[in-house]
Amino acid sequence: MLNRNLIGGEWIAAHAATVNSSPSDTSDIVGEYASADTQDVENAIEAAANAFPAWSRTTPEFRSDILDRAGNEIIARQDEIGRVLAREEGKTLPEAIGETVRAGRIFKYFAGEALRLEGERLDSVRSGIEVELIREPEGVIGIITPWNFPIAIPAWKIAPALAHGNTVVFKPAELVPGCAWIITDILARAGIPAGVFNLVMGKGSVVGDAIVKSNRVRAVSFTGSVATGRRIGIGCMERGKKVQLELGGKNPLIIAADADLDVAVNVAINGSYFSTGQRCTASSRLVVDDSIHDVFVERMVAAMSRLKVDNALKAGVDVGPVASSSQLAQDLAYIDLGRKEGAKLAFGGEPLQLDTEGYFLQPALFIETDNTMRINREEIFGPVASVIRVRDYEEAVAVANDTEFGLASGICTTSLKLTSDFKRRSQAGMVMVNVPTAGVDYHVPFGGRKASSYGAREQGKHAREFYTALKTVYIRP
Ligand code: UN1
Repeated sequence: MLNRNLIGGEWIAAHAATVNSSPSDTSDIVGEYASADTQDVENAIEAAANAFPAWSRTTPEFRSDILDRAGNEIIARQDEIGRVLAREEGKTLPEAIGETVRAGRIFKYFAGEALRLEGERLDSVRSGIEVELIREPEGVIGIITPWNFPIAIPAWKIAPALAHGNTVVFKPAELVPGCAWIITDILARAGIPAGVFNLVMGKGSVVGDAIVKSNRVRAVSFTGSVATGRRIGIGCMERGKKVQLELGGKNPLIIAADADLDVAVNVAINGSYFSTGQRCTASSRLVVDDSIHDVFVERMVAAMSRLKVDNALKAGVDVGPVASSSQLAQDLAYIDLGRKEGAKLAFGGEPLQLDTEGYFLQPALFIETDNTMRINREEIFGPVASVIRVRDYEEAVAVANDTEFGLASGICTTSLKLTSDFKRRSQAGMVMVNVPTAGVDYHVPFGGRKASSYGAREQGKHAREFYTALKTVYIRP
């Protein structure tokens, strides 16, 4: 069954398969999953287009019930699904179970959103005319998701798309088909009509490309790298499609002179290294006030030496493996580059040989770095963070904002004055005070500025901006 995609309500066998193995233990095979060809994608898009008229006219309650059932099943099966997630992606079992519950909650939240869609009625500026603003589904939505949140990111795109009456062609990252297959199976059994939701697992260059190029796909939501995102964005623009891109980050975390150091170290360790640093919201630049620099670094190193790096399935592990050999190669290349740029490793940075054959890396902390170094400008997407020493708060804000990205930013401070100043001056889409830059709520908007994001916000009620089209109606009764 795993070697099948869901197309037009049928589980269709693919001509090719990809082997999904665990980054904690490459001999642990999660399964062999379907790899779609362009014909499969065409069929999925056609099924979605054909299913759209009827689905878009179902009642909000009908759609809400399906999403609610799916959310309940995901939560009920959290241990089992979390295990698949931990095996295929490499985040620790507690993190993976947490992400699974979050995905279930997202489905349930958007089950509610289906019922909360509203319009407006106004008087025209011309007499005798009424104006109505109504929101309608867009049509067929292409959803292309990354490997680092194999269930939460698909959930926060799929659930609002369906809640608002769109049909979906879903292409998960090749590295993590397991969770995508499970969500699809759950939705199919939750009563989603044939063709409304289609799964096409496979390569980006085949499946993603066909989705972007199809004239029948109205909108594409993508989370992933800047390079791929920009290609998708241009492809959508050329064809007049709506597009939403969630791309990279180089998120700063300021440790102000008056920070509570216990809080600061916890926030930095969580934001920089949990989920193996593989979050676009990770804190990769720790911008530290000169007056507390040495004690902060000392306490970071002590905390890092206590982090247990091992197989994601083992109890008590804090940091699982890097998700793939190519990601590990990229992390190591940046660690090498950091050294060449003159930064010093205060801790970690070496690959680890453990009991199982996996892609383990000791979390790395660079010191003596400055904000012009490539390690501080480019997204590494691994357990690698840099300390940037600054004279004072003013310099900290300047450094924090001096980046091409603008997803999340953070500050650790006990001062209301700095909190209130930083939340205004930060050029990021999300600002965190004494909480990690990574780890977000599902009922509020998610997204960034500058090169980090393009298009409407995701999550919360703002998700409707992308998943609905606004129509203005003038009526002379
Ligand atoms: C989170 O920090 O909880 O790909 C979510 C990413 C982001 C999601 C981060 N789009 O890492």
